[in-house]
Amino acid sequence: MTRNVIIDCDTGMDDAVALLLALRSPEFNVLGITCVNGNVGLGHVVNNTLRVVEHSGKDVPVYAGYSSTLMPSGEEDAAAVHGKDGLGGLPFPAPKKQVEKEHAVDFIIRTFMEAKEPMDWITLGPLTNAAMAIRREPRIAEKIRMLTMMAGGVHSGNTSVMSEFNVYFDPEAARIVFDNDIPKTMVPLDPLWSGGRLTEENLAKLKAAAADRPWCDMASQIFSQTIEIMAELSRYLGNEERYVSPPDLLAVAVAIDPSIAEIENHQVFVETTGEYTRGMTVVDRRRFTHLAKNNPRKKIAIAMKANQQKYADLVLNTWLKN
Ligand SMILES: [Ca+2]
Repeated sequence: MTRNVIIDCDTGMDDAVALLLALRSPEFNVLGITCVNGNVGLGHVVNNTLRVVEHSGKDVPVYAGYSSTLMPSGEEDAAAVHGKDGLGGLPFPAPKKQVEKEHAVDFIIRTFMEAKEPMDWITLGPLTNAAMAIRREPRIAEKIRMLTMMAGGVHSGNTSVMSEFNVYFDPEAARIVFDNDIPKTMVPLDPLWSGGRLTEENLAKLKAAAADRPWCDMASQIFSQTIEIMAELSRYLGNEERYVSPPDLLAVAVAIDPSIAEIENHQVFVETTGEYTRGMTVVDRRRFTHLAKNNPRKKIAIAMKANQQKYADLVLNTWLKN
């Protein structure tokens, strides 16, 4: 059965392909896409999201949300990875589609409160919009079937030693979301090193389908550029690896089919202070967590590994057959 979903994103290159997967998936009916400051500033995020929706062949409304974090943090964006415009400077035409007038958080609250059945929610960026929606209308928690987040790292971070970008960028917002009892699936960085990859062989199939499928065209252009960036980065390590592992794409894939991931259930705490660990997702992997001093809370599902074959099949089948 098709599931209704709202997706919140900070559209850089991996959000773009993730949105294309959700928009083309027969599993999802995307009711709206909400934008938040993150990889690049909000204006670029909105512009990129509109361009992605146009390439998807679907017409879904796009809403602008918060342009700054809850607390002034002075953190830098991720333009060094995603390019100044967030889409690697690739020559996708300016969008004709317009952003909606309603604020993203108003849309999120209205849509969940009007929903007859609990719905899916996916976040692919910093959790500012999500935290504000939860704070302004706590009753949305009862309307959420599953919140799937690309957020955090169990064994390592990326922006800092132990902190992943989306959580590091707005830790106070992440804490509000993680501390809430909404049913959650966290897709951290870990499965990207264990199965959450697409290969040049996968990319070739998308390129071959690009002529009459604009979403395959956009995805293959982004993947081609990302493969070169990855090869350049890994050259420094002495192994020129040629693959892509877009974190947000894996998060949407896990939201579509959790069985592509190996799941562990743990309590997770967000560090908001700490000399080296601000923005860290602290995962309690002790066996006897009922003895823990911290207040017990619901365990959340964490995708620790992904099945590369199942993941690639899901992505390619979605884009090539729908
Ligand atoms: Ca993102």
